[in-house]
Amino acid sequence: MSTASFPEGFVWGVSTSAFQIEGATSADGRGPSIWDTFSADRAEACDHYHRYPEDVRLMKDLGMAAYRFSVSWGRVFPEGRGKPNQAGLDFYDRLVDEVLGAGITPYATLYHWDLPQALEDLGGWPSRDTAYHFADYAAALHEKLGDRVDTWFTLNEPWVAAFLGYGSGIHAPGRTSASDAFKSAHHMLLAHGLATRALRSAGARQVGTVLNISPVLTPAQVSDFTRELSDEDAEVVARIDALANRQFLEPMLRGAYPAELLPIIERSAGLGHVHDGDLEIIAQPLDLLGVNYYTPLVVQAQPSEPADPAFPGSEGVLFCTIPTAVTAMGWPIVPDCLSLLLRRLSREYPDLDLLITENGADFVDVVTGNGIHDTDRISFIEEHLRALRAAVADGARVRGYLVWTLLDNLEWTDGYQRKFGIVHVDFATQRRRLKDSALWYRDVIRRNGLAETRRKRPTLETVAAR
Ligand code: GBH
Repeated sequence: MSTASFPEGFVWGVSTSAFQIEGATSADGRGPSIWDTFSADRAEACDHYHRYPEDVRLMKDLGMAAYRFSVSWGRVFPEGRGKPNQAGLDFYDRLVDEVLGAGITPYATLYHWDLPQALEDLGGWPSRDTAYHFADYAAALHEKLGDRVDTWFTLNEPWVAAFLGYGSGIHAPGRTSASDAFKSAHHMLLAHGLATRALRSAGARQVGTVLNISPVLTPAQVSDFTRELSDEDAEVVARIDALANRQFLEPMLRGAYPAELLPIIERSAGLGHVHDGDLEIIAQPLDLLGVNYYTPLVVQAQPSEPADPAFPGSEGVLFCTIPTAVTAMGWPIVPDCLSLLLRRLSREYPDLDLLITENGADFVDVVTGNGIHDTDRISFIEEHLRALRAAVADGARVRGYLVWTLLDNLEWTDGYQRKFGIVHVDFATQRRRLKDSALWYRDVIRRNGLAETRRKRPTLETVAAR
C-alpha cells in the first residue's frame, strides 16, 4: 500500500449536528432547546428538516460511505421526558430511510449540545436526573431506528457541553459555576453509561461516544514533540490533559477518574455527586471511540496566572498563542498533532477502534460565479489525512474519517459568519453549491486515498494575492 492510499474498507464521510442545520425549530411539536434560548441568531439554519432529501443526494453524489448526524432530543421529547412526540420520531425515520436508500451508512449521535430547555429548567446537567432522562430518550430512539441504525454515539464532546456551557458560560445555557461544570461532566459520563447499557440491552450493534481530545503541548513542543519539559511545565501539561482529556477517557475506558483530578473536583464541587457504583455504570465496554480533532492545547507554567473558567483548577497555567498558520477562527493548524493523538490513544487503549468523527476548518472562502475556491480547506484536510495515514502506518486503529462538515451552517455563538462546510449555503435562498473541497474530497473517496504528489500549501503571498 502506498503512503497515499488508505486501508481497504476505510470509511469516508461527513458529520453534522441537528441544531446547526435542521432549522424548523417549532415544526411538528419540537420543544425548544437551550440553544434556542441562548442563540442570538435565527435558528432557521440550513432548513435541513425540509431539505434533507437534497442534502442526502449531495452526499451520495460525493460518494460518502457514512453520514454522522445528531438527533434533536427536543423533537423526540419536547419536554425532555414523558411522552415521545411521534412527528419528531417520524422525521428521523424518514431521514434514516433516505440515507440508507442512498447507500450511505447512518451513524446517530444522541446528544450534540441541544438539551431540551424544559430539562434545563429542572436543573440541567448539574442535576443527576438528566442522566436518567437521557437513557430513556436513547431507548426510545433505538426502538424507532434500531432496526436500521447500527452505530450509535452517545454524547458529542462532553467537555465542551459541561465546561463551556456551565463553567465559562460562553455556550448554552450560559451558566458560570465551576461546581456546576464538574457536576455536569459527571452526569454526562453517567448519562453515557446508562444510555450505553440501555442501547446494548435493546440490541444495538455498535455503541461509542465522541470526545474532543486535544494533545496538550508547550510552545516549544509544537515544533519538536520530543522536547524535554521542566518540572513546572510537565505538571501543567499533565493537569490540563487531565481536565480536558483524561477526565472523560479514563472513567469511560478504565472506570476511574485520574487520581490527580479528584482533589481539583473536590475543591470546586465536593464529591457528593459521585455515587458508589457510578464508575461501573460509566465504564461500559465500547465498540469505538469517536475523536474530534481541530487544534492542540498549548500551555506553559506561569505562577501568577488565574484559573481559566473553562478549566477550573488551571491556576498557574498560561494558555499560549503560537506562531503557526491559523484558521479564520484563529485556531492553530498543527496536523502532526493528529498523528500524535492517534498514536497515543492506540498505545494507551490498544483494543479500541477509533474513528475521526470531526476534523475540518473555517476559512474565508472565495465565492465566484464559476465556483467556490476553498484552497485553504483542501490543504487543511489533505495535511490532516497525511498525518492520519502516518499514524495508521504505525498501527493506529483508525476505521475512518468524517469531515466537519457537509454544509456551511449555524456555528453556535459565531452564527452564520463561520464557514466549515464543503458545500456552500446561501442563507437567503438556501441554495447549495459544491465547493472545490467537496469535489476534491469526492476524488479522495474514489481512489481511497490522496494523490501521490502533495499539493502546495498556499503561501502567505498567494493568499494575499487572492
Ligand atoms: C466542534 O467542536 C463541534 O462539535 C461542532 O459542532 C462545531 O461546529 C465545530 O467544532 C467547529 O467549531 O475553545 O478556546 O479552548 C470543537 C470544539 C474547538 C473545543 C477548539 C476546543 C479549542 C480552543 N473545540 N477548542 S478553546
